[in-house]
Amino acid sequence: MAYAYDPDNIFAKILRGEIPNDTVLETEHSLAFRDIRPQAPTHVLVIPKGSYVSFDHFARDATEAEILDYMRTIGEVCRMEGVEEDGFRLISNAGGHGVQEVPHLHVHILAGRPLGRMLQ
Ligand code: IU
Repeated sequence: MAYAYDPDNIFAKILRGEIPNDTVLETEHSLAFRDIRPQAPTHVLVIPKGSYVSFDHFARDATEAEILDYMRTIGEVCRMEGVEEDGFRLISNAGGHGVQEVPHLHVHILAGRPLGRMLQ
């Protein structure tokens, strides 16, 4: 049951409006909001509104409309935040080894400072 979705995770509560968030962009299938513990001057999380635990789950099971909306939302947030000129990083942690804190798919958009080298 690797992909059992917990409807009480914090991002599900944000999507249901039970917890406030600092929204950057909302679309039909996606929500982008600022991380509460920003690791860079720009730190936005983009989540699908559907109940997907992680990126692989989403890539296999989401509809084409959801996938297109999600990708376009990430691109639009990058444009809105003005990260394209100096660069940015996308991260999506999954599961235990990926150290995923919240079990609802999210892509981190990080930008606004040199982010260092991740992979050697
Ligand atoms: P991770 O990729 O699952 O490890 O990261 C989860 C992120 O969600 C992390 O950067 C938290 O600061 C962020 N977050 C949040 O923005 N709002 C919350 O209420 C909670 C976590 I809990």
